[in-house]
Amino acid sequence: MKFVDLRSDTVTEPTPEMREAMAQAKVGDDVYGEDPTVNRLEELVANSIGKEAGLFVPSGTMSNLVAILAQCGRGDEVILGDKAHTVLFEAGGISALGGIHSRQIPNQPDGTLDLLDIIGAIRSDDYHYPPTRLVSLENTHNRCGGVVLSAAYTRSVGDLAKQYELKFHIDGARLFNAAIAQGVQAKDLASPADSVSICLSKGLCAPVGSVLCGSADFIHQARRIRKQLGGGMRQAGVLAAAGIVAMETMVDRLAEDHQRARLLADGLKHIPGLILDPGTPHTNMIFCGLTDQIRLDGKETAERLSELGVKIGVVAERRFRLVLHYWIDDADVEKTVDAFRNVLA
Ligand code: TLP
Repeated sequence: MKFVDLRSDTVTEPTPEMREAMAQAKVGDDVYGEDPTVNRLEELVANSIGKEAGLFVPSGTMSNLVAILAQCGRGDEVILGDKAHTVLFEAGGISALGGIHSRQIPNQPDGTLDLLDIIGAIRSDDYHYPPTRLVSLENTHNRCGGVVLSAAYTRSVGDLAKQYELKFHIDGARLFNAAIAQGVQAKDLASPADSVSICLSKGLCAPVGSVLCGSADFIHQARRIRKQLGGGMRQAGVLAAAGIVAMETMVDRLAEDHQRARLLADGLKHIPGLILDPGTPHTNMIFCGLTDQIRLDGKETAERLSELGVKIGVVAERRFRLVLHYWIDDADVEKTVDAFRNVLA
């Protein structure tokens, strides 16, 4: 059975054009800095978000980890939202591997951190406290519903970070979704930050990889940390080649995923037993849950849907995430609505 796989945009497979580019890629030893395809990809991504330099890493998780390790020492503190991917889904890497303390403040429903909460979390110079070094945002914000942070808000956090002499990181795994949804340049969302992580292996469909971007000095330091983590890859041009195709062909079309997310939400919203989160979808994700009338729990519902060829993410006892991406078309949207209607009838 061909599945409609809405669990994540991480399930996207490379396009035929990517596979062709991978087969033809010119490669070299990237640990020597000699892989021309990796070098081109790093430059391309850094330029596209207005940063001096980039570093190709195997995953978004490693990208965030390298960024935070490069800007915080052992015993330092990073201010993060309590629903940040780094807090929830990165296996505690910053503390396990870096001895970095996370100061978690509430993510507001719109994905932001309240500026007063940030200021309140910044430590004074007292030897009882870990020194605050970094503040980190996520755009789009995954667990807040795929919401977008505006350029103005991002700028205000950047200004605050400067005022308090903190570094500023953005987990921009889906920064291009945020830019497209708001009709702004990704540069406008990235410019206030010292470091920005961009994922190629989500809506952009590349099979592997993220690019961490920032100043040339920062990337120099990040390159050493990537090596420490074992993330220095050799002939990685075969992977970077797909990333180049992703950057050249997949960014603008993200708008289609957003439109299709809306189409799917419109189809789902009248199904008895299902309740959509207010405002969803903001980008390519729909968050919804079961009403009390439904006997099945979230897991059972997902299993029944899967028997009908539709896979969805279960994010809490009775809550779901459905993520639209390149490999989902209008017929898949219809099939999903029918499957939900069937299972919840
Ligand atoms: N997110 C995955 C899961 O881990 C939840 C998903 O299916 O959405 N930052 C953000 C905002 C992310 O959403 C993810 C992946 C990452 C970082 C990590 O990227 P990878 O999976 O490449 O390590």
